[in-house]
Amino acid sequence: MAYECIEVRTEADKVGVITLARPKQLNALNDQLMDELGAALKAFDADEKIGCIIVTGSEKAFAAGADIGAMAKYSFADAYKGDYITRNWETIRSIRKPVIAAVSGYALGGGCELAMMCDFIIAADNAKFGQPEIKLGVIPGAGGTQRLPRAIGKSKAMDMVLTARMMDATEAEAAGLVSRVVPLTKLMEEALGAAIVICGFSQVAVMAAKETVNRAFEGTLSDGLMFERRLFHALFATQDQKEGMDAFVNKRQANFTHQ
Ligand code: CO8
Repeated sequence: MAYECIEVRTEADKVGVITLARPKQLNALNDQLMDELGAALKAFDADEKIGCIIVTGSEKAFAAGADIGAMAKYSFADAYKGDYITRNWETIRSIRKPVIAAVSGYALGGGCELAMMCDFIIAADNAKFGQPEIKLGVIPGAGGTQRLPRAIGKSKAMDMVLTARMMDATEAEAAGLVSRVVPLTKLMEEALGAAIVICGFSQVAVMAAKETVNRAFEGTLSDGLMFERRLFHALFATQDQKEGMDAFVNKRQANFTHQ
């Protein structure tokens, strides 16, 4: 598929990199971009060679939100019937391989929500996160009111959603929104390094780990603990468990075959 709003490449034969590419609009997210992002994510997820996916933007903007120009004219009936704006936003949740957001510049509105839909966020030191929808007379519509409080707590989330203030990378790291902050020039190196580490592990265990951590957000503690126990035991049926533990016991490097 030929893409117009994103660029897609593979690094080290095993990491899929998707770059949002509407620079003139600061990567504002329109339906075409989200359709292309969904298609690219699904293609990497289905590709046997790919072990991890990175979603990134430009130096100035990861994404400055949903495309306000496109949204401005919609009526409720347009948006609801055509599923405009919201179409394809949930695709990223169905991706089973790890997805890292490498964020530099603005991650606002839908951009912040998109970053939070990824499994973890590595931020450049110029990153700025915000949910400024209140300034437009609306509220976050792609999970911001739900994922932000889970990530940073109610008080800070309310502050950001109600005042529309931005959070810089240092504050975002301290609050737990991002996992690491690095200088802008090192952002892709850091994200690729993390992705390559992940690709070196058993893909079965990696997918199980992702699925299980996500359970922490979608059920009770006892359900999550039971789910974890079941998958933990199930992994003893894999060749990779035998290989990983044998390698440790015999003081050698593990060679996982993802079986
Ligand atoms: N949509 C469309 N165009 C945009 C957007 C946007 N979100 N953000 C920036 N642009 C455009 C500008 O219009 C401008 O275009 P032009 O050059 O043609 O005038 C260009 O990008 C550059 O922007 P600025 O000149 O404004 O650049 P600055 O450096 O002065 O400012 C800011 C950068 C602070 C990022 C500023 O552009 C801004 O505030 N942008 C809007 C941020 C915002 O409000 N985002 C939230 C949008 S609403 C939303 O995301 C709801 C999500 C719901 C998702 C629902 C799906 C399920």
